[in-house]
Amino acid sequence: MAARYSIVSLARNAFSHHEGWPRAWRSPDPKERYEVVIVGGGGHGLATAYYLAREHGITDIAVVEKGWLGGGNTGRNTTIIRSNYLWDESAGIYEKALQLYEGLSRDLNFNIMLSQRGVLNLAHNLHDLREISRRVNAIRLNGIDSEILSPEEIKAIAPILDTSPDARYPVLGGSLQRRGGVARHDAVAWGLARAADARGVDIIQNCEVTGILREGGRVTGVETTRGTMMADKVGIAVAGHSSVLAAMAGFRMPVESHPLQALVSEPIKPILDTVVMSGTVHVYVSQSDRGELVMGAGIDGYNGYTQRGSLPVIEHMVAAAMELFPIFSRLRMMRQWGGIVDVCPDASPIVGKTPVDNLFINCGWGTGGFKATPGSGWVFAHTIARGEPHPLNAPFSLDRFVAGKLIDEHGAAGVAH
Ligand code: FAD
Ligand code: PYC
Repeated sequence: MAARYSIVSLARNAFSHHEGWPRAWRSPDPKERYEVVIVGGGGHGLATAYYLAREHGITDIAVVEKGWLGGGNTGRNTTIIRSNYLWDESAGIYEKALQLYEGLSRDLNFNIMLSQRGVLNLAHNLHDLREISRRVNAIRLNGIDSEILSPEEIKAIAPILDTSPDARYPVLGGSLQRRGGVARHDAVAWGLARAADARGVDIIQNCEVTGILREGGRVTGVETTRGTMMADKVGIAVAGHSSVLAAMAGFRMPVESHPLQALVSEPIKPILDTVVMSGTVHVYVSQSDRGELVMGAGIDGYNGYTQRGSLPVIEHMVAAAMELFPIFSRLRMMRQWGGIVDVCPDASPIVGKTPVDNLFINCGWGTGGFKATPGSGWVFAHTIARGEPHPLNAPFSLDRFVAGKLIDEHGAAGVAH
């Protein structure tokens, strides 16, 4: 009977152009006071609210988003997930995130379409081979899956890759994280939003934070385009706008904002069932469920806040894809877009306290924070609830730039930046 009811209701909703579907989350008016205000309704802000409610019993929360949920980098990324980072500190936080991802559809009762199809990194010269073996050894010492592959093994996994010895950039080997892959990015945002809302979190869209209120060195609330919201604690998770929010609170961040672009081809039949990355040739490619080839490369070299990017980066990206996959040569590219990524000098994030009491910040995930979303939210929720970082995010404090304890993960980026 239940199944029949749901088929009938599906048909009714299809013919009514989806009118009458229940909303996945409420759209409440902001209250005058909250225990916690989270600024930024991307994956990291939403995950923080969800884990604050689920793990710490704090539900008097507003997530304040200036646009629409997931309209920032969360909905603009190329959805790659992996935990193959070099340093122990990074291994801890990214592996926590991957493990949370592995159970997230069940946790949220929302299919995030996690596809652990493997992430392959190619080596094209002796230096790449040495670097890859150093990384694979370090990753395995942290108990994380990673393996070195021969050109023949790579060809078996990605037959359309040009592995001939006379290619301009011959494939000499590579590394593979089999548990890596992709997940549907908007499903991650929507699933987290629905689950946070169900626990009482107010999600307030079209509401921009324009000021951070302080008294005696302590945060007291935020000014927004929909009025003042007082708060005991405030967490900032605004990615490319982190320096802007920090300036509102009177401090500076070691973060640069850059455009990062991606593009998709027209849809074609399934031809690539793994993620392929080449730092040297400078492109990465995967195939979406709709059949589009999803491609990206490095950041645009200048600072900026436009979600657009420039043509030369796209030209290089496509040229690099042609070198690796000559079979793509007649494929038409369909759409291009950009996001604003927040890059720290050591290419690692900042998650922790700020110089203002009870004001916390989560940023600097740069080109690689989608994979961190649940782990980042989990540790940030802990930090906000307890007022102290969790051991997993303690190394990622703002004061590492004063203490000199940098965690250099430039080489772990999807492609070189
Ligand atoms: P966002 O999703 O950007 O959310 C921040 C939100 O804050 C935004 O919605 C914004 O509107 C809001 N905001 C800003 N200012 C204010 C304000 N004053 N008031 C209220 N709200 C405000 N990572 C990977 O791991 N794998 C990938 O394959 C990958 N590919 C990428 C490809 C591209 C093209 C881009 C751009 C990024 C990619 N990333 C990838 C990086 C990843 O997308 C980000 O690190 C991650 O999504 C950051 O999430 P977030 O929630 O911190 O930020
Ligand atoms: O961090 O894996 C990554 C990534 C891939 C593309 C952009 N970032």
